[in-house]
Amino acid sequence: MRSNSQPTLSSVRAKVEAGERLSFDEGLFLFRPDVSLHEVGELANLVRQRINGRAAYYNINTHLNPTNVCVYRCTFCAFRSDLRDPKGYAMNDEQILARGREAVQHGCTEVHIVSGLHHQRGYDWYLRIIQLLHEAYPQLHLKAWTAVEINWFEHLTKRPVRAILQELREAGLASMPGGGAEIFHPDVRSRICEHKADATKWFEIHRTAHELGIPTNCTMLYGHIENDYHRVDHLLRLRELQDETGGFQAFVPLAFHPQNTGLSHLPKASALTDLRVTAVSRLLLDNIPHIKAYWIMLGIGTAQAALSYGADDLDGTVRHELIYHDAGATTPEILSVAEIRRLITEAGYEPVERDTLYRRVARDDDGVAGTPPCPQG
Ligand code: V47
Repeated sequence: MRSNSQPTLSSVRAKVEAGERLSFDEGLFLFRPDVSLHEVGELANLVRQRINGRAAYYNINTHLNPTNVCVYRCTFCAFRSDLRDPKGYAMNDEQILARGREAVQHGCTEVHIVSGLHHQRGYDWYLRIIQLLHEAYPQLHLKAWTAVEINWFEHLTKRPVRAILQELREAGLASMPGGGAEIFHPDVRSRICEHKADATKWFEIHRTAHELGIPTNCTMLYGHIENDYHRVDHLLRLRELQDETGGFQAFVPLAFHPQNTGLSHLPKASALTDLRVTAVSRLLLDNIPHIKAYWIMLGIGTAQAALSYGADDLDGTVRHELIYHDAGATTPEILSVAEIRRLITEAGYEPVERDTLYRRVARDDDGVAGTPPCPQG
């Protein structure tokens, strides 16, 4: 809701301290470069401490991108490929199972599965990936398919979203990642990913998942052609659905990496922008429990700093990340548990291994993850 009085840092501070919700105009104000980033960060840190104390979460996870062949040509994407391009691939059952085996051997609790939309693979191929992994490795939490893939399955099967999600859940899908959100506002969306699921469809799919009890994450791709208005609009649309369903677990701000994309002329967002987006997200999304500082995309130093600007989660140790590394990310391909814990401790927080549902993970002497006794431990 727009209000008439001009926000100031002290008026925003008073609202944050009182636990009151910030408005659209206050969100715009907090994005202004002349509004002290340090003070915005301090306010975000207040909210972060209120919700998550000194805990900084991470999990042990692997990524699986079964194919990069994709019918869409989103201008920001360096990962996609044409079928005949030498870079194009589609994994077979053996390769998919090998990824599950490797995940278990390395103590992973989660497989994060996102794919291209391959025009020669039917819905059954995507469904089978979930079945195969779940049957072979039921201990792995499958966080699979963004709303964009679910919308593609709708197109392939002509079946309703609800029926597709129910079937995937029965096959072993346990939650959904937050990708495909990009920027919801049509002025931007029509220029960066005109063909794929629009905002209404993205929200319909997440709402349906939440109604079915499938938790999801949400994201925002920033640092390309969007402006502050589009960012605030995006964040408040997420806040509105969360008010309705409570099904979002975490928000992941994703900084655009321009290399090898159709927008390679754009500069990469600075660390200052990364920290401000993290902080404003924490302040506006008062109803989403976790904000991720995805170290793969922020870089390790900025991710560490983001823990004091509203973020409470570094995502995971991550193996086999392709989307950001294809777009020029210079971060390592994996962090060890010791490294991720050291980064958190050095930033002044308590490292907490979590599972995908944010339950604390206890490990026995052999490093095997046990079932957590209670949610949020
Ligand atoms: O939807 C694609 C983004 C997303 C680029 O839910 C790019 O826990 C920057 O959603 N530069 C996929 N971003 C990744 C994603 C994600 C990542 C980590 C955790 C979670 C979670 C979700 O990556 C896409 C798009 O927004 N993306 N290309 C690029 N060149």
